[in-house]
Amino acid sequence: MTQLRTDWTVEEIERLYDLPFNDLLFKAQTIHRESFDPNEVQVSTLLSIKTGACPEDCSYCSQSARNDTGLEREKLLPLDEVLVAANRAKDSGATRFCMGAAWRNPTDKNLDKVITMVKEVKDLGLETCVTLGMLTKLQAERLADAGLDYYNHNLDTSPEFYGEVITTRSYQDRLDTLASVRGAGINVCSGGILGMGETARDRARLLQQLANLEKHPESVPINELVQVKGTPLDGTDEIDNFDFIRTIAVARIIMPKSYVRLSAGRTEMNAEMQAMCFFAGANSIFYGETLLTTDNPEEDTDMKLFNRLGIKKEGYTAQEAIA
Ligand code: SAM
Ligand code: DTB
Ligand code: SF4
Repeated sequence: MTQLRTDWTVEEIERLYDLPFNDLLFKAQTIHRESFDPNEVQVSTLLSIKTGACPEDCSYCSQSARNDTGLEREKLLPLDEVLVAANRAKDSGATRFCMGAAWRNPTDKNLDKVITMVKEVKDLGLETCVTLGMLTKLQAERLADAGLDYYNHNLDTSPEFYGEVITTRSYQDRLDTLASVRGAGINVCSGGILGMGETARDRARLLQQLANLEKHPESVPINELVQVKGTPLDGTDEIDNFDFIRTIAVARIIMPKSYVRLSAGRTEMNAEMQAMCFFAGANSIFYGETLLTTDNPEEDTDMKLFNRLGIKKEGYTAQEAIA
């Protein structure tokens, strides 16, 4: 059995990344099969519960107040609208509902409202995830008490490249929030974005940070940058598809029991590219026609792809998956 390690060196990770492609994929798929059904993919649906006007300066993001992206700002959604979306996600076959807010951090008053949302979405029989920015220990504990299943908080890139992408908070701020979430007993969802102009070493360093956390994140979203007009990163050279697949494979190898999510960027990927990502060990996706503010493949397109590949949605029988 594969041992869970939290002491990876960057050189070890780079050696994996640089393996001949077929050797890397064979290794990743072999490890994948030790812990997971290779023909099952977990599906989560996203909803932006508070959109735009974010004070942070993330240079990839449509929602930063500093980026003139033409996005209409919205206040925190009322509970009934959230529940309509959650019910729809459940009917479509999602098992987890992820609510995202464009905040640097939640105020305690806003957190009260999110806590009500978490409880009510959970009552529908869905797993819950929220991504609200930085949290204090106390806020994380309050979310844990509400029964929150996952907190998403991405490291985004390597510590070295981070300052090129975001200046309004530090890498250590991100690590501190992850520690609060872990300390409160909430499952950790943390990953990053590829295609922001980072080097292969930056990708290795990101994966090293994630794998060397006290405990591996239960969920590791790997996003491909969605280029948004009006953001500083619009027009960045795209990452080579094989480098993207390699990163997924290395994440699978070094975090063998984590769900690796093929996250943003799938509208730009053809069926074969996504199939290679699943072969490399990705076993989760965002399902539903929008991510937070940008497009995601239509549900029907994803179901056709799953059927062509003989993939089932996790938590559903083959019969239900085909319906
Ligand atoms: N404001 C909170 C935060 O930053 O933690 C939560 C919401 S934020 C939109 C969640 C994550 O979405 C970011 O950490 C980033 O990794 C990802 N993301 C945002 N914009 C993206 C884009 N254009 N392409 C790919 N991923 C993106
Ligand atoms: C994650 O890693 N990716 C999701 C989720 N966590 C919150 C967000 C992707 C956002 C893509 C850009 C947008 O739709 O605004
Ligand atoms: Fe704000 Fe999150 Fe977007 Fe950064 S990624 S600008 S923190 S919404």
